[in-house]
Amino acid sequence: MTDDPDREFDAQPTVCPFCGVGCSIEYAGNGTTGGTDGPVNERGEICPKGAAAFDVVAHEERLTEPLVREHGHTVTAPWDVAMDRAVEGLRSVVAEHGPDAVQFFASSNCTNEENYVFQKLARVLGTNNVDNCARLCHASTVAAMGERLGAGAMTNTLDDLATTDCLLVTGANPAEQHPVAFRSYLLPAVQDGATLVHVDPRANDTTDAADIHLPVRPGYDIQLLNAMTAVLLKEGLVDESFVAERTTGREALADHLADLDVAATAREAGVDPDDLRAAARAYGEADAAAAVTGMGMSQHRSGTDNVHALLNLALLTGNVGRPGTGVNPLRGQNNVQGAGDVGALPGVLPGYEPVTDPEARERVAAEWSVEPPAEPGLTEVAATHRFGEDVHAAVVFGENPAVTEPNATDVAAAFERLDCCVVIDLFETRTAELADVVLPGSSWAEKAGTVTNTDRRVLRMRPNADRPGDARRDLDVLTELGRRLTDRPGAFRYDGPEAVFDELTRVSPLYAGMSYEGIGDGAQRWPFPADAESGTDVLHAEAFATGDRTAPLTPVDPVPPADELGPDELVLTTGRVLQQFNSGALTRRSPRLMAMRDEDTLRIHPEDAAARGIEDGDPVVVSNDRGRVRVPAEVTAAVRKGTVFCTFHYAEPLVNALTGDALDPVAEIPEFKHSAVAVAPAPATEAAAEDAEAD
Ligand SMILES: Nc1nc2c(c(=O)[nH]1)N[C@H]1C(S)=C(S)[C@@H](COP(=O)(O)OP(=O)(O)OC[C@H]3O[C@@H](n4cnc5c(=O)[nH]c(N)nc54)[C@H](O)[C@@H]3O)O[C@H]1N2
Ligand SMILES: Nc1nc2c(c(=O)[nH]1)N[C@H]1C(S)=C(S)[C@@H](COP(=O)(O)OP(=O)(O)OC[C@H]3O[C@@H](n4cnc5c(=O)[nH]c(N)nc54)[C@H](O)[C@@H]3O)O[C@H]1N2
Ligand code: SF4
Ligand SMILES: [Mo]
Repeated sequence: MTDDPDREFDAQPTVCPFCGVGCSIEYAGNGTTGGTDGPVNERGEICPKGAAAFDVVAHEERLTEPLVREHGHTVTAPWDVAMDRAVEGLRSVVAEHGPDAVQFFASSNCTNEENYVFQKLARVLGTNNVDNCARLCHASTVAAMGERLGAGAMTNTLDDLATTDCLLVTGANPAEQHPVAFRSYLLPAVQDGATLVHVDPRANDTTDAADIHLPVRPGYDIQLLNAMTAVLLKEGLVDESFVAERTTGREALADHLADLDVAATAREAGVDPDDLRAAARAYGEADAAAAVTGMGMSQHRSGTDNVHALLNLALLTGNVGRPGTGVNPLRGQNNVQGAGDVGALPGVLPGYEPVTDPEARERVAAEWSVEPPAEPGLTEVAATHRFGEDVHAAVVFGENPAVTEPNATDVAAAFERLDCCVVIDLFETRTAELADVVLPGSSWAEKAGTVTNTDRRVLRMRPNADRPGDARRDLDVLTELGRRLTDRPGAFRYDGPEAVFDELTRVSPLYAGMSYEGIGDGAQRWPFPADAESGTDVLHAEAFATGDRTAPLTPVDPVPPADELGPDELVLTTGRVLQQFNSGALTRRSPRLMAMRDEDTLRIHPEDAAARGIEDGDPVVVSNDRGRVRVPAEVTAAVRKGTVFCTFHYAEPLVNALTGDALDPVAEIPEFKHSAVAVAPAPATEAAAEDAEAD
């Protein structure tokens, strides 16, 4: 705790700032947070991150004054000086190159109201260049599900998953990444007899609860899912009446898979053919089977196609539109679902209405008095690749792309090519170090507003603390930027977050009818209102959200990963651990979380380690032509042979120095889950030098 005598703290139910489960928490005294009974955590359950959430609120490194860059160094500055600098810098880029020379990075860690105002700011300024880190996350899932079913969100609810007979969890590790969803909803289903199939190249806490583990080779999910689909077709596990009534394209899919050799394809995907058949039967024979999908599926050059292959499985077995079924992406941050819902995406307006649709633009214009541009804007990573070419300024709100985008050394260099970069954050992050102006915002505990959790529930946040020093409310910073940057200052005058939410409900059909009062201590779920009280639990029941009664079955061909493996190279795949969160900007500052896990390791299979003379705990160098990092080895048979695993939670080592620029062609999501790397013991001289430094 800082010893700021002016700060006041007060318990009020709000939403955990970390994952998309959306647990209710509140200030519990003495600088701690506690769980409080909420719509998701009905008995007040929380995980270690939720319990540590207050550590960052009163952290001594919180930014309490704006920073500006002077002669290459950041110095503190009063708000009026920093704001003037931000506004002049952005204005001069717009004057010289037009509004499309600015890229807006929205925040999945921030509220619906903040993200709504942020995308409005971009669009009133005249650009659709606004995106959020859903781009790095479930953009591919959203693309595939949006195209086939008409909505890129969980088809079912957490409550409903607790009633399923089979859980196919692929490319996700909910035991660590969505702990309360796992313990309070998924695990009870398993304890009730549901079969859990876990598809992951690495055994982890989710695998511990699984009946069948398929340790897929990273990048071979299409082969695995196609082989499972072939088993369903060959063994008569198709729901014929559902396929006849609710799908099209069965013949083409059957033809595409007719010659597939299940055993050979399973082996190509790195899994035992008998295990794969058992998994297909468990899924196909269950009365209700639900798929849960995560980053192992989405973060590939083939991310969109991976999810297309999964959708075939669900549609062929009639596992859509009923309780206990569906395709369920577990969403990342506490408001990544909402950031997309409110239009912080380059191709859609609030409520996912395409920017290319004249009627949707007119509906927005009726409220804003300005029509948003008709051309889709740039996606986040694609924009970074154009810094210094046609993008010359960036506004980064609650994101840390210098650590979390792929090929991070190039990303940092790209930020240096901008004429103006404005960051709004809580800490001086790597990205903030590259900015011209850094504005100190408000943490989760210092704001009111709403967030939308992974199962489409809009929940209310309430302040539990005063802001430190001169830090300002994020919403106030954004509305001031709107008033000063655009020629529609009136469009950015609000009485507070509730007025913003009310405008959102007028602009977005998805949120129409919701209100702060209606949400209260509970939640309202979109689409709203299907029943007057809460919203629609199971999507696609009578018709798909596309408006059609049928959805297509689609043949999917394997897509090779971008990096080809050289001799002796291994596949690096990346992911998360329970105790740390994303770039670690918050969790690395929590003493209690650091006490639980304070460094990254390279998980490597014993045979791969032995072949390189590496022993458990040895420092190793992981490298490719993009970068080189040092990290201690953790020799473990939990990771498959030929694959190594690291997180990206620590700015040191900067694991994203190794990941590549390849993007999925549809969703433009990066390939975080497959990079070719060489792994070798760290040179003894380097280790000695480092030990001396540590002493
Ligand atoms: N503790 C914690 N919780 C979090 C976060 C956090 O940083 N820490 N972040 C939040 C965010 S933003 C998100 S998006 C979610 C993500 O939640 P998850 O999707 O669960 O996250 P990951 O650990 O990135 O990836 C899941 C699993 O994919 C596996 N995998 C790797 N490559 C492949 C592959 O090619 N195929 C398959 N099938 N699997 C593969 C990895 O081994 C890993 O166990 O978590 C959220 N919750
Ligand atoms: N190698 C590899 N890289 C990955 C991934 C992977 O699996 N592997 N996963 C990707 C995924 S799924 C994601 S979502 C991204 C995450 O990428 P980012 O969104 O860049 O990561 P975060 O750490 O969540 O960054 C949040 C930033 O917001 C700030 N912040 C938090 N709360 C607030 C607030 O209330 N107000 C303000 N103003 N600032 C706030 C934090 O201090 C932090 O700097 O990383 C991606 N990168
Ligand atoms: S499960 Fe997610 S929302 Fe719940 S306490 Fe943990 S991090 Fe927070
Ligand atoms: Mo994410």
